[in-house]
Amino acid sequence: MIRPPAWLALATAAALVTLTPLPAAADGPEQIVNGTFDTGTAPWWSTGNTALEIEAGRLCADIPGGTVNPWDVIVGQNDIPLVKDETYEFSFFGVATPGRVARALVQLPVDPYTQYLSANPELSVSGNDYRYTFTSPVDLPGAQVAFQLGGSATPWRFCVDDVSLKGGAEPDVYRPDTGPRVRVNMVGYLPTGPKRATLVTEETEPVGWRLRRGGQLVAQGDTVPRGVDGSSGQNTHSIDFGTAPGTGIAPGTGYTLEADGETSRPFDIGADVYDELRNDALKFYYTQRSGIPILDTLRPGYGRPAGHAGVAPNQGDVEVPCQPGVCDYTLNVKGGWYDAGDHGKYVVNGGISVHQLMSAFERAKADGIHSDGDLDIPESGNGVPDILDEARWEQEFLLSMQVPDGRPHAGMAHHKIHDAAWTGLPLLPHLDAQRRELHPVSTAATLNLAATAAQAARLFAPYDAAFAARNLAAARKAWAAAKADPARYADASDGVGGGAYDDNNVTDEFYWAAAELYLTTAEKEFRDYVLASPHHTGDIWRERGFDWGSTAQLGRLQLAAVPNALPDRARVRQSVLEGADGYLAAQRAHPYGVPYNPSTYDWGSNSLVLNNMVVMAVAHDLSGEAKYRDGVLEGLDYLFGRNALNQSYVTGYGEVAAKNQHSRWYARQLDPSLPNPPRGTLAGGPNSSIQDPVAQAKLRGCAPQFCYIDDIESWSTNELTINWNSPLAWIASYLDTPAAAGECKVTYTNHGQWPEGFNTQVTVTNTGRKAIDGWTLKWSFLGGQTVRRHWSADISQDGATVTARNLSWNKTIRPGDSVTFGFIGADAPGPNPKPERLLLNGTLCGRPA
Ligand code: 9MR
Repeated sequence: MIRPPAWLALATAAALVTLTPLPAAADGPEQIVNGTFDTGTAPWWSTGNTALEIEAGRLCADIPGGTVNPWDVIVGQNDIPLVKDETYEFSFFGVATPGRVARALVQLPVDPYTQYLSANPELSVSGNDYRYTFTSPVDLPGAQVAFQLGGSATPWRFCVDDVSLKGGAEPDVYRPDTGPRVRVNMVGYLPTGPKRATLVTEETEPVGWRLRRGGQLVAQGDTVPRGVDGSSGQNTHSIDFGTAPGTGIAPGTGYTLEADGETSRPFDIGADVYDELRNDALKFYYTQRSGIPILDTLRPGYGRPAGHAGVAPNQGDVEVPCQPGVCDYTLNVKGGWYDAGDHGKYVVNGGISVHQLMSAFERAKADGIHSDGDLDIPESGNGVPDILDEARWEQEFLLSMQVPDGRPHAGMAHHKIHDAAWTGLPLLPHLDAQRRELHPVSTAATLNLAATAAQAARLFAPYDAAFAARNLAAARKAWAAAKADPARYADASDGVGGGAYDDNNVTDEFYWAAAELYLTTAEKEFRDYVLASPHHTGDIWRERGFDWGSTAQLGRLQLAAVPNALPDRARVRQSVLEGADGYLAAQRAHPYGVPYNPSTYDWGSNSLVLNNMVVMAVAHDLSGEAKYRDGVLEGLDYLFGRNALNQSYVTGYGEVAAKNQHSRWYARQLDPSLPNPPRGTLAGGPNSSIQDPVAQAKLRGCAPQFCYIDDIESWSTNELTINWNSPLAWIASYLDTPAAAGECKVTYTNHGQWPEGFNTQVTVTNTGRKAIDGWTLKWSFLGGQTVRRHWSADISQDGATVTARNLSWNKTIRPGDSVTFGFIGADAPGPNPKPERLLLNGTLCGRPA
């Protein structure tokens, strides 16, 4: 173990903890009775499915196979006194034949079974000593020590000896292994992007840095001292190795950066470093699906039976009643995505997630980067881009949460559906035996449904007109229901068995829903609502970013990016640039280049960083200004290793990456027969509030960036969720789009619009110096419009995306010259705005004017 320099220990003293237990220091009285089993088995007890016996002076038990939960088989002792604020050492010698991960707990013996210590010892056949410390938060005369041994498909034998619990222990100090003090993006840097790194050092004057590849010096320069960084408590310097004079950094692998006697972890420079990120981040959703078997053929290592599909022991999501007293009907709410590491399904969180997937598709429709078959999902090959098929899986679920006609609150959406009580880990979805319940309707959920259904209506129109119409009808109904009941909030205390997702201000959800309804319908009611909303003009670009509870930003981004005829659209677009400028300023001021710098980090901070990057990316789409793209790229550096912990937060990306995210089915840390989360899974990230016991035991007093631990039980710092992977997928998709604008100009004019159709003329001008020899122009319609007849170009259509190709006689466009072609289109419900993103031979030739 490497000791930190004294100043580092000072800066983060309370956040640091050892990786290995400290030497025994517990000298208080022994609290366990007969922990050496010299006097038989009493007062130890076990659940009825196993019997205790003494073998060679140890307590042993045959543990039956075929149980589901850890607590299905328990060996324990009760009536153990705990003294508040006393630090205890709990130790034992344990054996498993064959080897197994068990749970060792010191806890409240009755519901809610609060755990004061929760450990997951990996027991082996030869046996090991285990030692843990914890500080009791309570005075309790009768705590319980328990070994939870259930959850194994096959039988095994457990033996234990020398069980001891003594007060007077010195609290453990956890210290993460943060590796070399030169912090880089371990995945790599794009040749066309910024290349920055951070050095942690005691030096206050510039020090030299060297970029090497295979022992060869590639570039060198001096660091820039940045002082003590508030987010980590570290003294830092920054390094810009992309702009050093004479630098000709060639793409390649195995680069390292040296400074202050330290060598960074290796990294690549290449145009391909993020090539797989988009698909990986999106493939996360398939294995989060509920109600459908996950096929091992599509996701090797992740196959599992359908969860909550109406097969025992599941109580199923097919006929779900409400919580007692909430409603007197049942709904079929099968399907959708599990929210996170739990088996809950929540409309507010599903809303922003499915929106961001649809939005990733919508912004790049013309670019054609999302295709049918790119994600290898069951729907691949059905003619619809896979990203939309995946989004539909969730959108169908959201629709099913709407209260049917004739029932109280008809048109509103139930806030959530989840287990009646919290379950433990691990627990595969199909093995969850808990009762499932619908929770009361809420205005927030209803508006999430209105927003996403309105968006789905225009995006699915070219593929499935009936589904589009169903969504639009549901959106209108939800909007009306929300207007009629505008302040029905989810109960903050309704957090048993699932998260509360409470939110007492839904004016932002109203704005977002109105924006989506306006974009899809162009109707006056929605336009007026948007224009009158305080969120339309207010400063919504919070430093903390946006998330499921703060959705005005989604409305504003959509109104800026999706073609529409809002009278103040130029101002809306300008406001996005201003928001992005704010995040750029925060990033520039941050020694780690993080575009997020509140004094404390929030739950899911990595998604908030990413959402701030989404604002920068939209600003880049709108303006073409490279500084915004650079901001996005530098933000990724933080997530992939340029941070205080020197780790990547995306599973499978970078040499040291999060892999034990809190999940009941990717629970390899607890059960080696289960997988880790799939490649491309984002961890929630540092959370200053550290609500879970593991983080509280290990990270107390942490500086923001240190409030994270890659432990499966740290649900408040290390969970995975559908709404955290969605901005990752969005950004990864953004990275795939053309960066540069082409040397061309397009005018796209609708010369006539009548109830069933329209007549459009398009002129492409070569504004460059070289002749264009052969051309393809791509754009997309807003919704279900289609090209019927065309002239002077060969036109084809795939979904809403139109491709016009030159004919032989107008193949060449000389500098300064233009070609003109036209078509008659069939109109579809909703507005038919001029496309704003046009690509000539793959380069952008038009943005919102
Ligand atoms: O992501 C949610 C975070 O913003 C809230 O502060 C927190 C407490 O309500 O809940 C988080 O969401 C969790 C949800 O309640 C249950 N499923 C897992 C979610 C991620 O941890």
